[in-house]
Amino acid sequence: MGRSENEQAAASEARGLPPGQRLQRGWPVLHYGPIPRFKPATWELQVFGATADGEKHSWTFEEFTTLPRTEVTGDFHCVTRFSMLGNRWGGVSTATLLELVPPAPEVTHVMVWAEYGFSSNLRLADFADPSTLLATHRDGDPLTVEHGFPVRLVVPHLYAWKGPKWVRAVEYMTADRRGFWEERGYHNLGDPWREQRYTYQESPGDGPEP
Ligand SMILES: Nc1nc2c(c(=O)[nH]1)N[C@H]1C(S)=C(S)[C@@H](COP(=O)(O)O)O[C@H]1N2
Ligand SMILES: [Mo]
Repeated sequence: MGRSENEQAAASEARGLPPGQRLQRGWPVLHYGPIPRFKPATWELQVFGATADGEKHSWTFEEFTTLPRTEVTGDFHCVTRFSMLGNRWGGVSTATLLELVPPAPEVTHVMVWAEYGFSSNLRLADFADPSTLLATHRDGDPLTVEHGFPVRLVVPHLYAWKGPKWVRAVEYMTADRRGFWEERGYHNLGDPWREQRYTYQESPGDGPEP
């Protein structure tokens, strides 16, 4: 169940909405392409790229469900201007993942990969933020498949396209590289408080050289 508009409004008053955003009743479903079918027998979550030990790591679904869990309250801002405030997300903290599979010292960015090759790039600091998590639940309920079951990334301080649904891999990178929407006109950083919506708004240094 989503929270009531009144509760959202109260939270919004306390924190304020980012510029150009409005409150949304309910939880819209928004993505590019089809909804993948979850296959528990072959599903795995991978960490690859510039790991500290040079090895690729992966968890089966069974193993993933045994990882330490956390809860974070955070907002959700879609670049198409709807926002939901005060969501209670449950899942595995990205800090835990970084602890279990440390990145090499040269890592500056990560690419988060989803089913069908969807991806989004993040600065390591944004990925490592204490409020960023690999979410499996919202407001106590497991994610439905259209919202990313079994696991999606949630980065409350960035626009929601930075949070791939149906996550399958995290790539540690030693340089920045644009993800799916970042290659298609969206801002490389995506801070809603600075209204970093589109590529043409980028300042030098906000993104990788074209
Ligand atoms: N795999 C995947 N994840 C995605 C997207 C997508 O197209 N594919 N769209 C993003 C965008 S633009 C938004 S606003 C949110 C929407 O999440 P929701 O459908 O749960 O509201 O998912 C993000 N994650
Ligand atoms: Mo979005």
